[in-house]
Amino acid sequence: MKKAFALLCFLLFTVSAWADNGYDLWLHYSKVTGTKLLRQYRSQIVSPLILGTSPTIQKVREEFRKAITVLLDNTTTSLEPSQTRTVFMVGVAAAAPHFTNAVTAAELKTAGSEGYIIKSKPGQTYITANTDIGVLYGMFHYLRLLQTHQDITHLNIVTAPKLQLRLLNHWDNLNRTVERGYAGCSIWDWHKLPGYIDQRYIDYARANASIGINGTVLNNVNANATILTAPYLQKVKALADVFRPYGIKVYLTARFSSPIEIGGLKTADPLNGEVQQFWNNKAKEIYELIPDFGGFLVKANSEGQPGPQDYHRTHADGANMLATALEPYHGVVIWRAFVYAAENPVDRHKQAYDDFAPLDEKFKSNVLVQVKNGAIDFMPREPFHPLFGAMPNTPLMMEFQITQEYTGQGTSLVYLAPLFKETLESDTYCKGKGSTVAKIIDGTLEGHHISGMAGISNIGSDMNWCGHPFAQANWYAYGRLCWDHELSSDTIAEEWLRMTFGNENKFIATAKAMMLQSRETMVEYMNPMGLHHIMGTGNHYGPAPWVSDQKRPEWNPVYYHKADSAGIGFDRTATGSNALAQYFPPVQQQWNDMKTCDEKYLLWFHHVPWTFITKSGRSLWNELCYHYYHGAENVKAMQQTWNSLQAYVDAEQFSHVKQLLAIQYDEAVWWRNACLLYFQTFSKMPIPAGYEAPAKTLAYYKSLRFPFAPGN
Ligand code: GCW
Repeated sequence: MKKAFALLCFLLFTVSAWADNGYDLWLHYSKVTGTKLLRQYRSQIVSPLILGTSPTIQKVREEFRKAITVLLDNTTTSLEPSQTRTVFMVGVAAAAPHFTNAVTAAELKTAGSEGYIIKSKPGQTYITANTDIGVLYGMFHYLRLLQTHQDITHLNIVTAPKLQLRLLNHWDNLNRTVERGYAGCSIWDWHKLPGYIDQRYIDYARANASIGINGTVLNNVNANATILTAPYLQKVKALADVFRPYGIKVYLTARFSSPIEIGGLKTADPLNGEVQQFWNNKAKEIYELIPDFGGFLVKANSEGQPGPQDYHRTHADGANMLATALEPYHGVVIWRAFVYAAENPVDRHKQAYDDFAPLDEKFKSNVLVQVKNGAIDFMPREPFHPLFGAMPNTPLMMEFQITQEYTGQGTSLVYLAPLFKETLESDTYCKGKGSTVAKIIDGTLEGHHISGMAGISNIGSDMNWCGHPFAQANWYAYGRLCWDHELSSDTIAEEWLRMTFGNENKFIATAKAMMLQSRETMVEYMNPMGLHHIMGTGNHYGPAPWVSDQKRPEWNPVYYHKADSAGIGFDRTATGSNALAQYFPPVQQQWNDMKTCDEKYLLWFHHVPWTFITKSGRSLWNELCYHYYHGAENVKAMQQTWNSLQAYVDAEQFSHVKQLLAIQYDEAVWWRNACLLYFQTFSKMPIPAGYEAPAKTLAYYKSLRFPFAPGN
């Protein structure tokens, strides 16, 4: 009896621990609550017929079964197709006349090669597409409607992705460390591949397919040529085989010096015949193993990586050589524009533009240039990169950072959709008003035949994939925006919360408001008013605005804030570096006068006197104090909000987030105190009365060291 009780306790414990650990991400199916809704769903999903036998359609069937069994608590009704009463049909349009009767040719045209159509009337539902993968995406959409408790009786959905390449970039090394990773090790267990296929690979593909991600760059842009050797290509093939049914192609980073490192050549000069032959052969070898290989991603001549400039060739020469090798197989080259060089004394903000803008028109048609959202480096807030709009003849891909290198790392609740949206909605004015960054990257502004977006992955081996439970929302939001960049941050947060935590309205409204505010809060306590890159050297953890001893000027935070007795900020107007001139005139006008410049970007573009009167009426110094204190206070408010939601969240998730919020609060106070004490040595002005005085001295904050901070 005692034994049986102990066993029961053990089972209960392990079952609940499993249910609460976050592994299921937003695909956390749970029984639909509310009798009316359940009745509606059950009446709608009768005798489902899923047509087709391809591996992708098998996944459609598996997912449907898995979801419906739980959502509708379907233990009795058969989910087997009935030939007599078909009212719920899923499959490619060509599979049955029912589909072509239900949808129009124009709708199928809109759906294209990856989109889908969902139509329902009472007692009738069709999920269809031109392709198997479209059907899978359609199924995930349908299940999302059930998960988020939507009415499904009158659906009329026709949708297609706005971007073609919807990629994750893993900065994963072959030894399983992850550059800027805060969620454990790399999920790729290279040593055991190709023999051992971890269930995680399948669940990874499934999660990505559910949000429409269709490609993954498996390895770090700081690349290792070993990935391109025969044994490693076998491992890559094993992953590609797992991902294929989910519509996900693999891509690899190509180290530019590979011909030397693994090809036995003396040079990697892109104009050298033997080097070209090396890459042609390599492409052939890859495509023999992986016929749908996506292509190469390259970081060249940046931060010490080799590249064509080592041979006095241009980025276009390098990219085109690889593009030629991939062309016969329809592969693409994604060439990163994140370049800056130690030898170059020019403002780092300007260097990528200087290198790339003159190369517009020089790239082959299967090359995309991948540009970070801003010109410096994934800061908490950054004006859009001036290359957007400056290369009309080249398809530009957006690069966002999902992993939170500069946005609170593994400890902070920061919902990044508002950051992504801010960049996408920025107006470049390159072809007059309305020339948004979104229209440039989706190809509609210039009519490009190819388009894409890349997100630096925040995925690791942690049980819940992303470390912070709320970091999953950033992976989710990124994928949803790749599909449709017009979705609002609000809509995406709400979907994610409902799918992940449940549908209680009180919970949703409160948690959503907290998420939507979280990025602005982080900006306020880290980098308010356009301050940037004042994080700890190397690990980028915590504040270190005082660092000035690094050998390259742009590695020092003092380079970016330029605080002195006169004021603070980087003059990027004509009196300074003139980086502002890289933007189109209407944009320059928005930012070139410190009196009218949006204060979000004030210190990004101007060196501003401490006594300058800001829009609030406060002096610049007092305004900085206001933001730092306000930001930290807001984290305290987030803690209170989360505490009020305890009843709605399972205990493990609740406690996980609660503990991390406590760390985040400490970190916010640390940022605030360290920055203000340091900047005060220049402003010589007091922290305004009423604000709690910093508990520690500047010397204390300067003494802090984090030699083993993750991700470095
Ligand atoms: O943000 C910086 C990071 C580097 C990274 C680099 C890049 C992969 O600190 O870790 O290297 O950008 O984007 O290439």
